[in-house]
Amino acid sequence: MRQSNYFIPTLREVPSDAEIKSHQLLLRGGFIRQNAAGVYSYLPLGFTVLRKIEEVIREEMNKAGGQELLMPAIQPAELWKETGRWDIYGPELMRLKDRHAREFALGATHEELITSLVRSEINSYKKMPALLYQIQTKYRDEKRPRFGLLRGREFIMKDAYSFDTSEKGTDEVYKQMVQTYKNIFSRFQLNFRPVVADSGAIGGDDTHEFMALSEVGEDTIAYSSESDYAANIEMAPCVRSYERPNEAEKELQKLDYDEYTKELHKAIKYTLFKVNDSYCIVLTRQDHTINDIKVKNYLKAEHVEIVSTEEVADALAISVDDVHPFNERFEIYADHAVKAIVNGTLTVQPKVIYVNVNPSRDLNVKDYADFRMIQEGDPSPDGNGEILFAKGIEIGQVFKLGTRYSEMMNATYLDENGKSKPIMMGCYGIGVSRTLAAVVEQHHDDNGIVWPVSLAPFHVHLITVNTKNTDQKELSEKLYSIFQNEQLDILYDDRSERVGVKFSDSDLIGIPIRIIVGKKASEDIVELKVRKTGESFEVPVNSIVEVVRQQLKVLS
Ligand code: 9G3
Repeated sequence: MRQSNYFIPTLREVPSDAEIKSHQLLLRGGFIRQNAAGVYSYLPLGFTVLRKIEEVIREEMNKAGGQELLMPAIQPAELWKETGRWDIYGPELMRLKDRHAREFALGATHEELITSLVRSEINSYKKMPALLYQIQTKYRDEKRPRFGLLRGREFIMKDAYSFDTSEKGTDEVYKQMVQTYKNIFSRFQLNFRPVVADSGAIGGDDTHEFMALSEVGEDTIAYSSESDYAANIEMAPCVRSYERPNEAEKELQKLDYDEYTKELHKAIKYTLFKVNDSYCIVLTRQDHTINDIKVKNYLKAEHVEIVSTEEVADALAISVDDVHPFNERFEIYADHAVKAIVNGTLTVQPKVIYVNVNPSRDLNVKDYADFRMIQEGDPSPDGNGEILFAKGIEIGQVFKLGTRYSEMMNATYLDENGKSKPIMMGCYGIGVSRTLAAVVEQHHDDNGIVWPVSLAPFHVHLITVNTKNTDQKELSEKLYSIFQNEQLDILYDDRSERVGVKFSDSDLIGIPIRIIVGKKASEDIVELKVRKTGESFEVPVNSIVEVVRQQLKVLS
């Protein structure tokens, strides 16, 4: 491709609303342009990379027996009403009406759509297992779209759905998808971790998320210093055991806060929860953080949220002074760490504190369980090493769906005994456009993007130092046609720009190998520069293709 007529609008300045490197560089490099909040166009360079990402995903998904199809972005509301999700999701689910005022959802995901397709076509065990996938645009009206492609309102996802006759069958395809994702993300040279994640709203019992490690990631991963254990911080179990000090229990006392000394070790705090439509209290140690996902999973409740003292007092028509764990009407749960507290303290309101609190004696704790957020330094749940934290960008997720959707939508099949059974399902997503940004987050330097070879928009960036010099011009044209015949993707900067501009644009765009045709063109010698390492050396023209191939191999 000749750069003189290739649409690559590079920018000198960093756009003010781009806070993170990938967003800045994709804008400055002329890869993307924003059309609205969270809505982007992929310019030719960006689209080339997008297609390469999709190609790698297709290769690996097809190897795993996936069959690619394409479903519509507009989905009949009726399908979402069958699963109840039309009402569960709020403004995040984009909706529209057609000319007959019929309601549609703009596809945020495709469980309903694919299940409606399968229920009419797959009705015998003989037609399973099946693994269907698409690479398609998704719509989610995020409240705060930000960070460029990392959190957009229109984005590209590969979403796959598996259909099996048994849990065992789903387990197999699930494991296979985990391996497939490892292959895909490794080919992108991403530093990623599969982490155990919470099943959340999707309701499956097994879920893994794939996190690209990055400081700008929104998720926190708890991972082991010594093994490949990694979990989403909400999910990571706390396995620390607590020594109960062997001191005698003292008499419980209720004191005025300011008459009390500040030896606030062994302090207990409490959190009020609204669980479906009742209230309960969970005790944790003062220096620990409550984990509401663990409370939700423990109580197996649909709706769990942390509420204020005032809200509970209003709802129960009692005084705020009576909303505390010493009030027998509240169900009390406590984190394991609380059980080991002897003669602890518990502040009820700003003014009242109980001292010599011995939870099992003074509070009717219904049960002790793991209710706290894991902390750095905690023992790893797999027994190997200690927990460390890292930020991650969620680029993939795999879920076991069980029969949740097939039962709600009556997607059944006849088994070998002619008995009708609901289909076992799984779903597997990769954020394609998000992955593009994650790759840039992990592969850039101060001068711009440093594309991994597998995703670079071109392999070679050919630059003529002085287009008015006939030797340089002729040699450049010759090299351009040589590389095109060698099936190497080459971008030829034939612009009559100052060479400094050409070099800084080249650093920005991040093509792995740069060939500079300069003074020594008359001697049939060019300079080769490796974008990643900055290393450069002279190469005679007659061995340039072989040297380029060898360099690309080293970088892959
Ligand atoms: C919605 C909206 C947002 C959503 C969903 C539905 C997330 C929703 C979960 C999934 C699960 C899997 C198939 C590919 C892999 C992920 N955000 N999820 O279902 F209506 Cl507005 O998407 N789907």
